[in-house]
Amino acid sequence: MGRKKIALIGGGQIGGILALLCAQKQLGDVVMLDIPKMEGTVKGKMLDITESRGVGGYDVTLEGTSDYADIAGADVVIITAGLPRKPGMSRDDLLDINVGIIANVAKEVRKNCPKAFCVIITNPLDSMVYTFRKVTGFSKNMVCGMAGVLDTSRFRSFIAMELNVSIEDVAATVLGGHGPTMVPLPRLTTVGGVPLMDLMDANTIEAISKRTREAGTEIVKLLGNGSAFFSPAASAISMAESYLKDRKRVLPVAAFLEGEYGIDGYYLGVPAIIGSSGVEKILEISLNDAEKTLLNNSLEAVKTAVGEVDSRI
Ligand code: A3D
Repeated sequence: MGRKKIALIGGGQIGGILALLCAQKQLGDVVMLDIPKMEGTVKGKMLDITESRGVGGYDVTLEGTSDYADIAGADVVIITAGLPRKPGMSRDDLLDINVGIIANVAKEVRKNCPKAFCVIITNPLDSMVYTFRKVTGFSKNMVCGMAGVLDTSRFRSFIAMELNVSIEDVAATVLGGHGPTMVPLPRLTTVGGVPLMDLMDANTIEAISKRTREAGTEIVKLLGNGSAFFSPAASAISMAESYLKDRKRVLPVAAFLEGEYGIDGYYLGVPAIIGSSGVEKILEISLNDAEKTLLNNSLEAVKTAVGEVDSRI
């Protein structure tokens, strides 16, 4: 059996880290695709990582291209094609330009790798993953969006920093759309089995939840040009790895809901099992009334963005 093949559509900031992590974890051979104008850049990035194999010892190949024929038969496709935010922009400000890019990418992926597990990262996330699935017509288990893994990683990181405990022992989840309406769930967060609410006062929890909701914007401001890229790449790789190795990890992902959480026909962040069949199962949490209200607010924001894309694709 040959090695797995991973196609990265978009070879910018996140794409570069995705490629490095694929190589370091030996997930498979990597093909990075970008627009023709960027072909030299992606060829250069892939050659650069290839030349680090002598130090890292990874037995994979890496190739840069602008020709979709080169991604044929990919097992996993991770999509970052599109524009990132600049300071002062919301994720929804990217919708106009990114919807056309994602619709075009979707047509090419449908043609060249119809069996791939597809992870979308491009913002605004929930409406871009919706666009991708609508254009490809792929089954819902093979198309998901990366957002919840990152939002949850941010939430867990802030809790570990505040309590001065190992990140490994903080278990949490963040539901909803990838934007200011996302829903961290402190009630269900535990630290080594101890409820977070027994360890932290309500004001501190609220401050950490707020920082989580605004974490992407905090980074955009600090960077001054572009958005977070290390943590989004690491998050998407955990999803790809769970699929490729059939790990069946429970990860918060943007999954297509058909009745779960009382929601039908939208992508929204929920915990799901990721294994060799893709999004194998969505896990439903019994939410209290306040949490349900927050999730519905988040859905409303996603519906507005999806309404925008539905009229264009
Ligand atoms: P950037 O470094 O600009 O890379 C994007 C790449 O896409 C560039 O190299 C472009 O040339 C390329 N591209 C543009 N159009 C096409 C096309 N039609 N086909 C192929 N490639 C194309 O951005 P980035 O890597 O920092 O971010 C990529 C996307 O991820 C942006 O939309 C961000 O907003 C988004 N993002 C999402 C999260 C989530 O948590 C969901 C986090 C961070 C960034």
